[in-house]
Amino acid sequence: MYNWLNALPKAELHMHLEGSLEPELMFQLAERNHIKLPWDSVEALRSAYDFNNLQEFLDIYYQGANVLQTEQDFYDLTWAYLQKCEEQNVIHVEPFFDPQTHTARGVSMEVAITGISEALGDARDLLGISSGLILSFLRHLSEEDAFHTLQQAMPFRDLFFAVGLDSSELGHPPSKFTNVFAKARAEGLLAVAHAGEEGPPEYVWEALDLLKVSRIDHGVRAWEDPRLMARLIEEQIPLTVCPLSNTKLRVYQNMSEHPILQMLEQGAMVTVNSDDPAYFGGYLTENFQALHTGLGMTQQQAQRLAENSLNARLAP
Ligand code: ES4
Ligand code: ZN
Repeated sequence: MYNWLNALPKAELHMHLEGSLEPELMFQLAERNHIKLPWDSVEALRSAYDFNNLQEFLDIYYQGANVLQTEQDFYDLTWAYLQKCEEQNVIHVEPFFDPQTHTARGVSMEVAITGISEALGDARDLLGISSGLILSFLRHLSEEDAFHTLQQAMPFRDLFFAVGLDSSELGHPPSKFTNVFAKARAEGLLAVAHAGEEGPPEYVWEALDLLKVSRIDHGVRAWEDPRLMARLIEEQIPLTVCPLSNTKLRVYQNMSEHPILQMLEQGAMVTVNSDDPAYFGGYLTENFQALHTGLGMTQQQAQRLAENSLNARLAP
């Protein structure tokens, strides 16, 4: 089954480039940049990947991102991910990056966005992988900080096509970012947002009605609200679901509890994605495989999920 899933042509619509930083590359970049990591070895770092919730993961994820300093570092990070995509027949990607994670420690917007974009350009030319980059705001920071970030990114407007919203969800509803999303849309950018990962269905309503998103990242807690599910199905709003992320962060204790296949059978536009593949136990094919092993996903269902991912593309 793994080889069959691997060969399916797929798109990945929900992954954080900083979340594809494998421990080996993290240590390599730490050495290259003379940065001391709080872990002694690759093994010690890997054994810290035992999370009880989103925040426990984010604390480690932001620490790991400190090793990213130069344009070359961002290139190497992105290129390693794109080589994985080639191996797994991922033919289109719409990755996120978190500029505030870098600008807050003195690494410029230009360094991050240029290094990433060079790798995406090479993937198009050398691997035939198409892409569109999404600039994601950190929701635990203020809307003012997001405005400032958008302003810093405008000189590079042609290098990204959408804005997103990620980081700690509970206590930071989409409504906090209504104005900055309106500004981004006025600039011709599309909008997506993480909603309904740990947060309640109300956050998904807000992302749709206030942020006017074209896609919902995660959205699994919409399953608790039949009226919301009816709307998502009626309007065919894509949900970028991340199965291994949800079990690693204990949104579900076991894959057998995951609603993705029930959502699919109801007619929702659900897709499969890896979120933070270096931290959650695998890339795109591993996420499909986990649905087969843990939830009994059939080949026909896998084919529909892969087709959905290609149809839910937003990049021009
Ligand atoms: C994230 Cl899994 C997840 N949720 C919210 N924000 C994130 N940033 C990186 N991974
Ligand atoms: Zn995510």
